[in-house]
Amino acid sequence: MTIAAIDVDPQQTFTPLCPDELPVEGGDKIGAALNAQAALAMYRVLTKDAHPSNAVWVVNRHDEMLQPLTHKNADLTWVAHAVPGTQGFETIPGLPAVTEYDHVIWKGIEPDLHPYGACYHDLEEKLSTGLIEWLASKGVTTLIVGGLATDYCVKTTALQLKATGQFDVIVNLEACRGIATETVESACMEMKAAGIHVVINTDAVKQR
Ligand code: VGL
Repeated sequence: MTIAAIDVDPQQTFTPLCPDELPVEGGDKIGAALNAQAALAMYRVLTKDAHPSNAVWVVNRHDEMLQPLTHKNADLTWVAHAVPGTQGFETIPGLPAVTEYDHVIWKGIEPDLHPYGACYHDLEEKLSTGLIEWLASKGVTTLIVGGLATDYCVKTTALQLKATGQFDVIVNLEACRGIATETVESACMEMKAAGIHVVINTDAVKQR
């Protein structure tokens, strides 16, 4: 068994440290749990949203968010977030420097793309980010996934990895925070239905 830990978008934009972006309650508190799960792994991967502030899906106000778009690769409106060079782009407190990771994926860099999962640049899943290929090249068999947010980027990343049929995928809820209770619940059901192991904490990861 060769394990990789994946830190999905643990960025300040998804925490109360950036109230004008997409704050997720407790999002800044998962550093220790991400470090604990990484201690079980041979490799540690970081994914980061890296969005231009003039992207096609950007709206100015929070009450204009979550409107459906007809754009091929941007399904919903969001306020600007995770813009390189701003605080929101930076990782949360307590994590290693970016250069300490074994591999880093930046996603959503093009102004007309807003992917959630870390495996593809586009929503149609044609353009690989190289994450799957990198994990396969290292002989990784098992993934422990945490990060922000449970109901969007963590869910989609875990589903994409599981769909390859190449990995055993564990999502560690202690190392995740979600945007809304309802969507977290449905995300957990969807992940379990896909054969992903959704566990409550790092101790439960060890038992798997
Ligand atoms: C995310 C909403 C918009 C996430 C990203 O990382 O889960 N959520 N963009």
